[in-house]
Amino acid sequence: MEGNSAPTGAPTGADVTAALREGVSFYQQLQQPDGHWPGDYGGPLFLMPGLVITCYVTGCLDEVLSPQHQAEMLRYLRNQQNRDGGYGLHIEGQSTMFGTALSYVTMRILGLPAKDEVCKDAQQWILNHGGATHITSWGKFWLAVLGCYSWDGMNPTPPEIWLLPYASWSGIGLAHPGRFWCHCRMVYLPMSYVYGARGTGKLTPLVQSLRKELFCTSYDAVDWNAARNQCAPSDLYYPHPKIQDVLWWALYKAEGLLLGSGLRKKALAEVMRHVHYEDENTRYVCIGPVNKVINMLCCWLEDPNSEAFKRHIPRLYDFLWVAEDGMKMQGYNGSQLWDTTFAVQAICATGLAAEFPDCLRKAQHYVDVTQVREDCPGPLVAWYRHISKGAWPFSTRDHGWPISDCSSEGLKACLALAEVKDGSMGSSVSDERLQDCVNVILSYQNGDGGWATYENTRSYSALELINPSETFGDIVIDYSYVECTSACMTSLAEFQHKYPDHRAAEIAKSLRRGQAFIEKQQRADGSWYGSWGVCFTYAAWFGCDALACVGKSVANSEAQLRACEFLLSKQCSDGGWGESYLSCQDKVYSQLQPEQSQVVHTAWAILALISARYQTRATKQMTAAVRYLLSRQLPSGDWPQEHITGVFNRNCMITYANYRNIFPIWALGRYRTAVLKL
Ligand code: LAN
Repeated sequence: MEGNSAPTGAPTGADVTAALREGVSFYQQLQQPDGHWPGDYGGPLFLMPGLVITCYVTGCLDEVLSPQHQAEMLRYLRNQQNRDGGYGLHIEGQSTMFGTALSYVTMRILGLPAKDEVCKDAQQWILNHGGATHITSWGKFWLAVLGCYSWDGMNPTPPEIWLLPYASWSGIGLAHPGRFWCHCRMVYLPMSYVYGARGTGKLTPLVQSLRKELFCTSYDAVDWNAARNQCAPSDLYYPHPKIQDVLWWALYKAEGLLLGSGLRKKALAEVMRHVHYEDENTRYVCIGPVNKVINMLCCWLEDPNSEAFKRHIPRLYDFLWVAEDGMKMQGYNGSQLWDTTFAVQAICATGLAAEFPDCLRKAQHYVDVTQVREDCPGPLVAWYRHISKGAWPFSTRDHGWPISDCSSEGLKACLALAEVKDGSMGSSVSDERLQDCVNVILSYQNGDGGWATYENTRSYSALELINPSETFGDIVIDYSYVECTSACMTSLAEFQHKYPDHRAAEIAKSLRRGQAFIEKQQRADGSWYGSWGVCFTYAAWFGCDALACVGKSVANSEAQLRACEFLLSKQCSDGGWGESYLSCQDKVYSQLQPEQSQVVHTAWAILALISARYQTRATKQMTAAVRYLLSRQLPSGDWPQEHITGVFNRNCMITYANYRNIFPIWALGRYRTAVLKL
């Protein structure tokens, strides 16, 4: 660390304790009566267009979105426009064709005239960058649904792939969509239905007008075959490998035979079975914001008067969020369970838990009622589903998809709550239910010793060669991740500590394999790449925690030492850490420019250093970091919302609004109990 702008002298125990009391007192006011903490989970800009286009095409726009909803959505789009007139993939990103063309049509559908300044600037951006044929594949899909892009301009997503054999010995089975990462699978599933059935809305005057507004040539003159592979450089994160050109060309030719055939009919019926299964088992919430609206569109295409279509409507609101910047569609139906388990662990880490019994009792209730108590209807293999009984989801019980690290954080929250000595705490989750969770966690471990997100890794990374999205990286299969692995390891270790006799040998073995995975993932410079938060700082916390839970500290582990030295080499002169989201896409540490520390990054770094027990070797740096967090606390007890901290698929950022409260509390809390020993 250089410079001396940070005030010197160690913060006293009284300072830290007072900051924590204020921090938790403020934060508990944001808690809902059911115990969860709501928060903005926006960020991506390609989601709301899917909702608005679906509502428009199915004719329910004004029924679903009140004038107030629509006005707030327009306000959001006005606020999120970049200076150059375009829209990014997410709120902090450079303009892309994907973001801009989809936001443009959304504003037009919501009633803005083409001559409105916002529209004019966006349209100019589109035309200056080659016109809407240069939009990414998912954008092509939405424009085709709306009717202002030809299906011939899209690389095929034939539903027939669902009829391929699944078994791996058949070779081709390794490429069966049932082996894809569930998010990729659940998006391409309904997409293949809409593509296979050529589901397009009515050619309204607005759509006719859009056909004139979006392209550099007249609509009739567009070379659709060439358009299939056009993609604006601003959007291209994962360029097509050559093999895709060959594959899509062959399928493009085959489409002439498949369209309208008996085989197509059979494939569409098979796809719809899976769409309904997903809808019913998520109570029409669906796994994510993309398949939510495409599934809804499928149900409408199948039968506009169907019960299924009607049931989708009330669950659209689960994805909407209104904030100071307007109304947005969130990246999920929220991050309720995830934030609640972190908040619990943070508050418990302060050593002041007994002062907040109501808050923790409510949080316990939320964790309790959100655990998934049964598997989805079987046979699970036929639906490509993993077990769920005992797992925790990311958001709500209704959503219900089990996730490895959410289960682990749920388990850790239960274990932490059980330690809170307060007579007023309600009954906690039973031992049997904790054991169910352990069962899920153990079942999730992959052959490489790591843990993936929702399922086991089911195929080879070579499948990534057929990732057609252009904008997203590493979406085709579910990979092992440092974060998921760490969460699973720490939860198993904590569970074992409290229940030493339950599946002891299996847990011990699992921890050894997990440790090997974590060590293997560490880079030569001591860092780990983070896939779900920004980025190396986020992963440092998980990496150090994982090693700590198997007894490793800087005193006995080279890996811990290197991790801490990496972190210290990134500390800013103000005592904090500030990493840019560019780290995620570039996979190289990127400092925010100008150097600007962030409370969340600073908190992650402190947590990592304390986990590795580095504090006594870096007292000065640790003190400066703690001072920084204290200095950033607002008079209300809140901390400021700074840059976006979440990410998915390397390239798209997502907001975790609760992190600005949770992590400073957690880091100061651990500092208070583990360093100041209060
Ligand atoms: C999430 C949200 C939670 C997140 C964590 C639990 C934090 C992580 O540790 C594991 C991965 C997971 C479950 C995750 C994966 C990707 C998601 C589902 C998201 C970031 C929320 C939105 C994103 C989803 C893919 C967005 C829709 C876009 C597509 C490309 C389909």
